[in-house]
Amino acid sequence: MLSTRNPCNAQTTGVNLGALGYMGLGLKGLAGLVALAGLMGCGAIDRSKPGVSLAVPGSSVSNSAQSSDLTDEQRGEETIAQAAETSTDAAIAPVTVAPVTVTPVTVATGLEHPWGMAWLPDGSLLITERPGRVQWLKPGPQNGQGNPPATLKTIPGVPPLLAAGQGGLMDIALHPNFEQKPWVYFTYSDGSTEANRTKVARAKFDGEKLTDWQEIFANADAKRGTQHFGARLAWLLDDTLLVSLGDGGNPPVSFDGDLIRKQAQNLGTHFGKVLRLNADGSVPTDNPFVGQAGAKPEIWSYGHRNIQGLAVDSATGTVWATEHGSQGGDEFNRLSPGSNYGWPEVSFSKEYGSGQAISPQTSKPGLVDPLLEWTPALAPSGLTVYRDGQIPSWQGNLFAGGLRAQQVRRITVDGSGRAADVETFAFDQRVRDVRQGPDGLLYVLTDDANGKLIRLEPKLGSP
Ligand SMILES: [Ca+2]
Repeated sequence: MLSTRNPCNAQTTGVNLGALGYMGLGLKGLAGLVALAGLMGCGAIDRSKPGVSLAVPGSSVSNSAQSSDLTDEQRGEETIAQAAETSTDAAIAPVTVAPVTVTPVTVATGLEHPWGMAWLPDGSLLITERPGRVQWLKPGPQNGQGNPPATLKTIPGVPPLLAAGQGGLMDIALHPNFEQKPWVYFTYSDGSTEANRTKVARAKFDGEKLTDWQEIFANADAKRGTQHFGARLAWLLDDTLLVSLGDGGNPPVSFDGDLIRKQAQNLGTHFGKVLRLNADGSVPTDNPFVGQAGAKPEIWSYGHRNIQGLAVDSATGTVWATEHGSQGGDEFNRLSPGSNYGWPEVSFSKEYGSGQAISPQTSKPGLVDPLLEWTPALAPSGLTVYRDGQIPSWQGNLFAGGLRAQQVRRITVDGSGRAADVETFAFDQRVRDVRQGPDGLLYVLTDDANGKLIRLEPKLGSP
């Protein structure tokens, strides 16, 4: 029943569901250029409304004392995040920035902590909700009445899982040849709060329900607590699947008698790694640590804390990731197989509570430095590379969502590999995911009990 439509037809995906759900977008210029806040509400410009971010590079925000029962993603969210990237000012290359005025259009509301999304060939959209549901969003009829309501339908077939803390049903991705191999892939947490694992499963979607649910990967080791599961999915151009796994949690969570976060440097476990799997869950024979004694053969890169933004450039195959730091020290990295990204040997992160540096060093030979470092925390989740969309000036740019910051950041990378964080779009809820839709527009999922799907539409006349 699934067919392919013209992917450039903006009418095939998403429709408005009522009024704008939030008040605006902030635009930040590059390297000290504080852009005017472009704020659009139903086409009107109003710079007085809340939600506009006029971020001043170099400004700082002090974090207030933080309750220990909050997750690290949630800590500090009572502060208004400002853009104060500290590591890139000297390295910012002159990049031509062409701010594009975009209008946020709320496509759907009522999503319970949505986590990931994947478009079916017919332009409808599958959305995961962390408590353990898959919602199928179908545009309303194009009946000329304007903004017909979309419909959300819960798709049965997800088995019981551990929905607690940061865990639950997380990412979703279609097989890259979905029309021939109609598998839908998921990440999720399973087990109990005392012993749980990040898993990957695939299932078939027959247009009504999920069938043939198959667990194709499980972390070899269980951990306790409900933090740091990962768990993004991204397909490489060779149709192998990358999966990010978190380091297992903050202190005092332990493993083998030591802090579990140290497992990010241990090739003998899956914690704090990016894995590469074949579509059936088997291990590609050319993975970097295949045959190395004591190393898990699924490992593709390591030294990660908790990657929740993972994207493969469809034009170049380059792999990009954003990962959470601890009280700052969030990172944007370019990933390559076999590389060590340093956590927790090198980091800009600080311990929750004491504020002590987690490592005295932020860089060491042999460990890959981040291209960007965010302090205060963006709490990054969701990442996409914009290609061949409706806004040509965004070609090849990256868009990173942020939970704590409640933002999407536009990132450019120049020909010498230097990255710059050039523009900020502010929202009124935590941003869990950002993706490019088949209509060539950006879509944003917000992490809330009443979460939203928001589409960013270019204003007429924008470049
Ligand atoms: Ca790092």
